[in-house]
Amino acid sequence: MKYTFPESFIWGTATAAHQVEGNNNNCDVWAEEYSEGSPYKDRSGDAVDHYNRFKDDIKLMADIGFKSYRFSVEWARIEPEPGVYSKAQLNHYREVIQTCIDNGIKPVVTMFHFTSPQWLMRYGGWRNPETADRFAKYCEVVIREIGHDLDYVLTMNEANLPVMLKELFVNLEFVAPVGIDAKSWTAPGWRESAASKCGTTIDNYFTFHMASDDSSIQVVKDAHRKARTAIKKCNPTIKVGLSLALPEIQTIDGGEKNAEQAWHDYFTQFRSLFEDDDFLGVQNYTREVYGSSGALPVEEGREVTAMGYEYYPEALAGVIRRINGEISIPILVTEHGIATDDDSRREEFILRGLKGLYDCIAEGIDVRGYMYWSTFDNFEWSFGYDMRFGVIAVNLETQERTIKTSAKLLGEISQSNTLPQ
Ligand code: GCO
Repeated sequence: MKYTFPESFIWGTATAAHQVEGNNNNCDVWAEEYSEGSPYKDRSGDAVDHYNRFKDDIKLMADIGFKSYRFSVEWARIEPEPGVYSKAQLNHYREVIQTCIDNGIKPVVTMFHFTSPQWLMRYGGWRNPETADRFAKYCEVVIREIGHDLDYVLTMNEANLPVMLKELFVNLEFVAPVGIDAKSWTAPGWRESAASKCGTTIDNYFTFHMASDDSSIQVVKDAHRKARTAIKKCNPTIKVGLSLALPEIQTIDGGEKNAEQAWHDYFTQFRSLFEDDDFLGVQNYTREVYGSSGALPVEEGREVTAMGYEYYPEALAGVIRRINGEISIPILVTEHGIATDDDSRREEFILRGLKGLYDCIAEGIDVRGYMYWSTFDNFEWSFGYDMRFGVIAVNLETQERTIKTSAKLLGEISQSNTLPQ
């Protein structure tokens, strides 16, 4: 049996500006990293210096065999002050896009990957309805200036993540994954310090990650819709969507109600947001199993990833089938990945995930591509640099890149469009 994917299938890897570029010091997450009492384990600092090394990096991706690259453009760089758009930064991202094209790599661009300009906090951040208009304007400028050669654009990454993080902000009992101290998140002080670094006070400070109540979710929804309209106005042929973080939801022992609630929170409540989009970006890492008391801990004896997630690559196909059962929309896998220092576990994770994806396509589901998270070992937000998701390792002292075996595997699959026997 030969597992060959459709000819037009998009193969590649993904990053986000803040996690790889380095010195993204005009954004809110930077202020959080450098705040007093910060819950972030590391500071992003130079990250993997992708801002300066993107040409070599993209060439390396092409050499490995990848055919696409999902990355984000950084709002805090492009609009350093409200209404001021930096030609130099637009030029930078124009070059990134051009470098992809010159190397035969299809650029897939995310307009917003969690980080907001610090100045946005002075206006109340993602609680202020005007943020939707500011965001749409920024998207319009970017697409008008540099978006003519793009096929796929995501307005925002994981519009539903704030809902998943809600507990981290409100519940001291939050069961934190390995390496995260929930108490440090809920400790007082650091947010005040971050707000002050953003030039405002705690009353105004409202980052994207905090947008989990109905009215701020509405701001997020408006931001996406207005951005989509603005983008289409500048480039009517571009395919516009957003991504959602979606674990597969499974049920045992009377957990149906809890499982349904989780799916509603993660997916159904956002449906009206993306149902008219050109595609949905699916980002999957594991499953969540619900019983009558709620989400269950990973069963004893089961393998877990460095993040503490259950090792369960089949969740990708599971969640795609569920989505397909509820809505007819083309799907792009914009993230699927694992943090591990044992690259052979990553190879197996990719292969099992892709086998499931192949079956989904064989069943007639419209899946357009697969982008592994992540290209590089990079800055994993509050987990810092210890969580290594990449298919390319980076020595943070020397910035030397080392291709892992998993990169070669994905590169070969990408070139042959076929899974190895
Ligand atoms: C997210 C993001 C990425 C993460 C990745 C691994 O899901 O939070 O899109 O920025 O790094 O998912 O956790």
